[in-house]
Amino acid sequence: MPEVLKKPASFYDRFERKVGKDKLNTHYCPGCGHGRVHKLVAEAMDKLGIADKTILISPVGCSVFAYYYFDCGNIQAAHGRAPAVATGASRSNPGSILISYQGDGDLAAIGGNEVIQAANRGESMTIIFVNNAIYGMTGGQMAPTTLIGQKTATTPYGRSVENEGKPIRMAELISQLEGPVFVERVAVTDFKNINKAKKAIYKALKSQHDGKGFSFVEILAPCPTSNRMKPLECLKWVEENMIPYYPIKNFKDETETRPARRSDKPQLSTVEEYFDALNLADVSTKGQADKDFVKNFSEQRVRIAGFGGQGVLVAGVTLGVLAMEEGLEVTWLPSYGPEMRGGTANCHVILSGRKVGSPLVTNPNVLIAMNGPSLDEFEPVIEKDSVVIVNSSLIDRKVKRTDVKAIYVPVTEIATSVGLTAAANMVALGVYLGYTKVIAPEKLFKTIEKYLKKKNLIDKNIEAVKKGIEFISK
Ligand SMILES: Cc1ncc(C[n+]2csc(CCOP(=O)(O)OP(=O)(O)O)c2C)c(N)n1
Repeated sequence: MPEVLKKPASFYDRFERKVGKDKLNTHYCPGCGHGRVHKLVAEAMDKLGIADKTILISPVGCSVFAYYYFDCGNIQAAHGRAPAVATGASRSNPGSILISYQGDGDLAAIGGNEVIQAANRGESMTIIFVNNAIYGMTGGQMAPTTLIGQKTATTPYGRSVENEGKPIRMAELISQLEGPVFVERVAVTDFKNINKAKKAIYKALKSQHDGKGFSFVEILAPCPTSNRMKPLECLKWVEENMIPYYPIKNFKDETETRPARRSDKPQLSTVEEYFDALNLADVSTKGQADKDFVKNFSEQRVRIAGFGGQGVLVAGVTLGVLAMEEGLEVTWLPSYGPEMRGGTANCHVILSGRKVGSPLVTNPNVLIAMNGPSLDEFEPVIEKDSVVIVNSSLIDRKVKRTDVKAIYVPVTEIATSVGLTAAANMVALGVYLGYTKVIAPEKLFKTIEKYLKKKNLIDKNIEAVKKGIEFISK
C-alpha cells in the first residue's frame, strides 16, 4: 500500500494562531525547520495512536505556539523549564506520553541543567530538540550550539573558541548519562535525512509508549531568517556546516533491552516519605464525610510560618489530616525559606470543599506567625478580613494592618507551661480552630492520637491544643 501523504490527524484542522481566513498556514518563517519537525512529530503520534494521551510542552522560543498546532494536551512552560514541567505532568498522569519540544537556546542555554537532570532520572518523556544553532525568536543571538565563526547578533565577528568556547554537542552529552534509553541526532535537510528523522522520532515516542522512559532526538534544522539566508541557501548551510560538526548518528539505543520503567499506578511514595519524615502515620482512609459540611465549608488558605524547629510543617500536616478525616479536599506544600538570611520555614495549607487547583497560598486568609520575620513577610500579602495568630512570646510588635483580625497569643510560653515547648505549634492550632470553629477543635485530639508516631508525646500535644482552645475561649 502506498503511503498517502496528508495532514496528520494529530494536528488541528485550522491553526487559530494564524490570521487569514483559511488558517492553514503556520506562524513560522519560510524555510524554518520547525514546520517540518512538527509534521514528523504529528505523524508519529498518528502512527502510535497516542494523541489522546499526549501532553506536549511548548518552550519559549519560536515554537512557543506549538499548542496552536498539536491536537493533544498542551502546556506552555517558562524558558528552559519544559523538562521540569514534563516531569510533573508525567508523574501526576502516569501512562501519558510527554513531549518536551525545545530549541537550542531553551534547552542548551537557560534550560541546560533541567534537561540533564531529567535525562539522568530517566524521566518518562521524549525530548524533541530542534538545533538551529541560533536564537531564532529573539532575532539571532548566539546559542550554545552556534558554530565557530558563525556571525550572530551577539558574535558580530563570528563565534570564537577564546570568547565563547566550542559549540556544545547535546546528544553526545545526554547519551553519556545512564538514564536515557534512546538518543539520536538527525537533520531535516533532504529526503534521506528527513526519513531518518521520521524514524528516530517515531522510535523515541514508541520507546516512551512502551514504558521505557527518557528518549532524546536532536534535529538539525535551518533558521534562514536569523542567519540572513534564503531558505535553500540555509539548508545547504546546515548540510555543509552543521552536519560535519554535529554528526547524524544514533548514540544510544536500549529500546529492546531496557525493561519498562514505570507501572501505570500513581506514584505515592513521596507522600509516604513525607509522612515518615514528619513522624506521622500514613493516612489511608478518609472519615465519613458530612456532605453539607463539605459543601458549605468556607475555604481556608493557611500559611503557617516560623523558624525551623517550631513545628510549622507538622502543624500544617496535622491540620490537613484532620480536614481529610472530615472529608475535605486538602493540599499541603512545604516551603523552606533562606532562614539564615531572614527567611522563614513555612507551609501552605488549603482546606476546601472543592477540588484544589493549585497548592500555592500566595494570599492567605489565615496566617499563623510563629516569629517576627514571618509576620513581616506575610502581613503585606494576607487578604482583607484574614485571621492572624501572632506568637506574642517571640513577636513584640503589633499587626499594622487594620483590615484583618489579629489575635495575640503567647504560644511558646503556653507550650512550655505544659512541659513541651515544641508543642507551640499545637497551641496555635488550638487557637485557630477554637476561634474560627471551621472544624470542631476537639476533633484534633483524635487526629493527634491516631497519627502522631511519637506515642509518648501524645498527651502533651493534646494538652497544648486544649490550652490553645481555653485561651481563645476566654
Ligand atoms: C527567562 C527568559 N529569558 C529570556 C527570554 C528571551 N528569549 C525568548 S526566546 C529566546 C531564545 C530562543 O531560542 P531557541 O531556544 O534556540 O529557539 P528558536 O527560537 O531558535 O526556535 C530567548 C532568550 C525569555 N523569554 N525568558
